[in-house]
Amino acid sequence: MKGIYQNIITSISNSEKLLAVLIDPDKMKPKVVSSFISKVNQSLATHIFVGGSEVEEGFTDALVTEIKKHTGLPIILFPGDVTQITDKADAILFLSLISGRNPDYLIGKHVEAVSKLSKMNLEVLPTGYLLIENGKQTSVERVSKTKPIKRNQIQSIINTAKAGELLGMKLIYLEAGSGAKDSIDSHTISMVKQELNVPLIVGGGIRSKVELELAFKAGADLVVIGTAFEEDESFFNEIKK
Ligand code: 1GP
Repeated sequence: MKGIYQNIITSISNSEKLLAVLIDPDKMKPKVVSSFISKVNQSLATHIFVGGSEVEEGFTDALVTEIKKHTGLPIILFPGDVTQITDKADAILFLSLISGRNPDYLIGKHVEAVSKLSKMNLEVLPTGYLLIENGKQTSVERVSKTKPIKRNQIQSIINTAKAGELLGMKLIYLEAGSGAKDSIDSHTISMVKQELNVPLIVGGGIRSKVELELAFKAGADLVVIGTAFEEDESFFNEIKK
């Protein structure tokens, strides 16, 4: 599958909103993939993201292979580490954690990833990744050893996102963190969106159709939801096609 970024741009220019279901290879057993993906296929989801903060080596490759058997949706890696890179997926969010100041997550892991990526046919999507404070510590904060930007420092969030775009990043991702207590608020989404020319991804702590629609209305082009589906698959009923 090619042209994933171009398809995102086309969807946005057609005023379509995008939804990614995030699957953590550490939490999903291969035997439940088929039934889970059939629910994804019947939902409004347009993309599948695969990744987690801490995943055992080999799990991502096996999981993506299994998911591919059951769906035609694009599968995008959302890796917590270099070990999660597999050419079974269609694309990879090449994430630089620009809210933090840990060189490993700004450039170090990326350098490590090159020898793998250069042998693969994955579409690489350079993404400025911003962790925003959400009321509790998240795995991204713990694993990356970086501090999130405070929720009320809106100008700092905007400037960081814009700096990512000016550095050439093709996507900006506002992350409250998996299972966040408070998702990114609408005001922040809309303020950041007004300054950006590249697509805006928003994720972390979104648990209802109302919150999903609020994020879209505020300006999110693509929303990522993981925990709400992990905790209760009946959420798929609310977002049927
Ligand atoms: C996490 O943004 C994603 O990295 C999704 O968050 O699991 O809280 O939906 P949730």
